[in-house]
Amino acid sequence: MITSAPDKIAPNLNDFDVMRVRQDFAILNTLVRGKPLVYLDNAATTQKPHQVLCAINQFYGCCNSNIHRGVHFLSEKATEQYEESRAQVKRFLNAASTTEIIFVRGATEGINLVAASYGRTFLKEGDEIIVSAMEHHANIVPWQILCQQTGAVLKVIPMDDNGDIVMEEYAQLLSERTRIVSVVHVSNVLGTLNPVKRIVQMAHDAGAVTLVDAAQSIMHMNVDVQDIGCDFLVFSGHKLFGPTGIGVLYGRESLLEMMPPYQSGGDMIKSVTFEKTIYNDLPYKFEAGTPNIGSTIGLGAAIAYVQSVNLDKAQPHEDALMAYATQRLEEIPGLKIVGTAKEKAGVISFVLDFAHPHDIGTIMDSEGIAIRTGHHCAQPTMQRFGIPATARASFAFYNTLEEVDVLVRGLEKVREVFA
Ligand code: C6P
Repeated sequence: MITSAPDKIAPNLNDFDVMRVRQDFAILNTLVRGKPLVYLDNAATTQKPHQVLCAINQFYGCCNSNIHRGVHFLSEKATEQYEESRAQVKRFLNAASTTEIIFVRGATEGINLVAASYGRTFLKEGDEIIVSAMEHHANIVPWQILCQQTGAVLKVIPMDDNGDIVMEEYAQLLSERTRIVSVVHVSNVLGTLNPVKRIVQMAHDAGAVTLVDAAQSIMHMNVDVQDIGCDFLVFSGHKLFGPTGIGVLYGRESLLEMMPPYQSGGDMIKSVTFEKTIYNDLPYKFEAGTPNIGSTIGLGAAIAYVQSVNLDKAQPHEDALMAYATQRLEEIPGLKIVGTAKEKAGVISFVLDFAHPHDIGTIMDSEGIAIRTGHHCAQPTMQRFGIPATARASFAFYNTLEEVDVLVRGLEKVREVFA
C-alpha cells in the first residue's frame, strides 16, 4: 500500500474554496456502485453546476420560443438571452466584436466549418496545412478531407518523448506554401500546454492563417484571442461546465467576411429569390437554421459561473492537484506517465505494466472512479508513443486532493487483481 499525506504538496488555495464550489455540482455527491463518485473524466466532459441547469430550465419553462423571427414577447426574450450569451462569449475570449463569435455544435463543427468554408475557397493544389503530432482527430480529419478536395498537403510538427512540440522542426516546416497552421492549445492525451502565441506568430510571419483548438484549455485558463493573436479558435460548451450540443468558433472578422457560408437555409440570408440569394451579415451568415437556443443560453450561464469562480483563483488549486497526482502516480511501481511536457494542464495519462487500460478503467469504475481509457480520439499520439491506449485522469477545479488518494487506492486494487 502506497501512502502519502494529501498535504504533502500544500495547495495554495488563495481564496479558492473547493468545498464551496463542489456544492454547486449536486452530481458530485452521487454514489456510484455504492461508493462516492470520484469524477476524473473532465477532459471528456465537465459536470454542470446548478446555475447552468437553472438557466436551461428557466429558458424552456419561461421563455421558450424561436429567435430572430417573432415579434412576440417570448421570441424577443429568447433572442435577447441568446444574443446576451454571444456578448458573454465575446467578453470571455476578449474578441474584438460579437460578429466574430459563431455558435456551432462544438469544437469539431468549428474546425469543420473553417476547413470547408475557408479551406475549400482559398486553398489549392500544393498548398500546405500544418498540424501537430498530438492533435485530436477533430483537428486532423477535416484537414485530410480538405487535402483530398484541393490537392493541398498535410504536414505534421513532431513532438519529443516528453510530448513537447519540437519548435525547430516547426520552423523548418513553415514556408511560403504554408496556408493554415492548426494546433491544439492543451493536448487531451498528454496534457501538454503548447506555446500557441509563439506558434501563431511564426505562422503569421510565414503568411499563414492560424486555428487554435482550445477544447481542453478553455476550462483551465483564461483564453484571450487577441493576446494569442490567432485567426480562428474553437471550443465546446460541454467542456466548460455548459451543456452539450453548443460550442464556439471565434473568427477574425476580416476572414469571416471573405468566407462563404458553411450551411445554408433560414436565418443566414438577407433576401432570397429563385435567381439570387443575399447572405446575412456576420455572425448570422454562419448560423443557418434554428440554433440550439437553450444550450446557448446554458453556455452563457456557464461562462457567468466560471467568471464567478474565477479561473485565476482556481489555477493554483488545479496546479496543486496536478503536482500531487503526478507525484503519487509516479510512486506506483510499474506505472508510467505518458506525457511529461514542461508545461501541462488538467490531464494525466498513464499505463501500467501489469494491466491493460481497459481493465484499469473497469476496476476503477467498480470503485466509483470515473476515468477514461482508450486512444482518446488521438490515435496518432498513441502511435507516436508506441502504445494502443492509456488510462487518463483529468481534473477540473472541483476535484480534491483526497480524490487523488482515492485514485491511487483504486490503482492498488488493480495491482491486487492483476499483478
Ligand atoms: N475530446 C476527450 O475525451 P467535441 O467532441 O467537438 O466537443 O470536442 C472535440 C475535441 C477537439 N479537440 C480536443 C483537444 C478534444 O479534447 C476534443 C474532445 C474528448 O478527450 C472527447 S473525444
